[in-house]
Amino acid sequence: MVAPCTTSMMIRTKKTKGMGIPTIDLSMERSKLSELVVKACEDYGFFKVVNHSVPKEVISRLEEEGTEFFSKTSSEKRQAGPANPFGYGCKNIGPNGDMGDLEYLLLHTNPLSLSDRSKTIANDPTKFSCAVNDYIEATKEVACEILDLVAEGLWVEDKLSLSKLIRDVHSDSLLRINHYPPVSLKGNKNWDPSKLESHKLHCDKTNHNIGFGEHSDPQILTILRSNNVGGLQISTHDGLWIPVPPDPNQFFVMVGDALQVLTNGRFVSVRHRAMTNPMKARMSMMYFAAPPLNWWISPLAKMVTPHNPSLYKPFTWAQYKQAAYSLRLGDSRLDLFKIQ
Ligand code: GA4
Repeated sequence: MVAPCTTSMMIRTKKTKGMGIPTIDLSMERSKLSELVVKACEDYGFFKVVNHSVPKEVISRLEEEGTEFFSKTSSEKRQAGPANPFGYGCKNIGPNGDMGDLEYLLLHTNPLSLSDRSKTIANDPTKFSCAVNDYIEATKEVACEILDLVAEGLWVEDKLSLSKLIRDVHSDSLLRINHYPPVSLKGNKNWDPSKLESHKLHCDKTNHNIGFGEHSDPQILTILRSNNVGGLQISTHDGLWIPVPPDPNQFFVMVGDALQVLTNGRFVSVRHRAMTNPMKARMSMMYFAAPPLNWWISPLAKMVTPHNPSLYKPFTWAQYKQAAYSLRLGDSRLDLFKIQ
């Protein structure tokens, strides 16, 4: 559900002063790095990564493809849809998702499915799928590096046990490009004053529309990058919304529900939402790192002790996805798998 504009959910700038979003410099010494990654995952389930290995050109090529696609006419774009779940989607986030002011491309990272899909998306499908594949490969490496650091920081014996979940050829990882056209209340010619109450449910106190309602990502980890337009907000563990200043050359990492389960609740998946900008279009790209559909997810042995018993029943990734799609966007789907 979209968060209503209650005072408790509003961004309280004074209180958030000094609550800097953690920044992880990947060029740092490894033992210190793994400690910092674990701390950021525990404190926020969210952090920024600098000094990563992804070439600028890999990022800009995908950005260009995204810009080219979203500047097509609606009927051209619709040829790449509807997104059920893959392809071009407009406004409707998912079968049970909130309405949002956004359009998007949701793609499976499997190269075969991608090359097929590219034909309906781009005038030059080969160029498009190359840009997408290169971006996926590069962000997958970032995700694997973070997961290896998490495993090290948690003193898990097999340091590759987390990254191998997403390195598998059958991994169900996804790539999503979101485009939030500028939306302003006053300038919106379709604005209907009788819809004020409903509008309030879709805005924050600055009257920015919600482009993508509050939710956590179901996967293990999300690697997000956006253009230079702000809009992303994350919720702290005590329910305070913090705006994330954009940084087009860097990545933001989000803990997803599956990593919450793998760490037996030591990390909590970050709730986040995206606001639209009244003047500028925002474009974000997310790599969602997921295991193969038939893989079982349960807390890592290291995270379960007699004092800290398992909080979750084992489930397959396919079962979890099904639960996510049958609930509404903001619902707490992990509750379904909790051991009472
Ligand atoms: C949120 C994270 C990813 O964008 C996504 C989304 C998916 C979709 O848009 O199809 C979901 C949403 C996301 C969570 C709940 C379900 C599924 C829409 C929705 C209502 C691609 C994903 O994996 O889960």
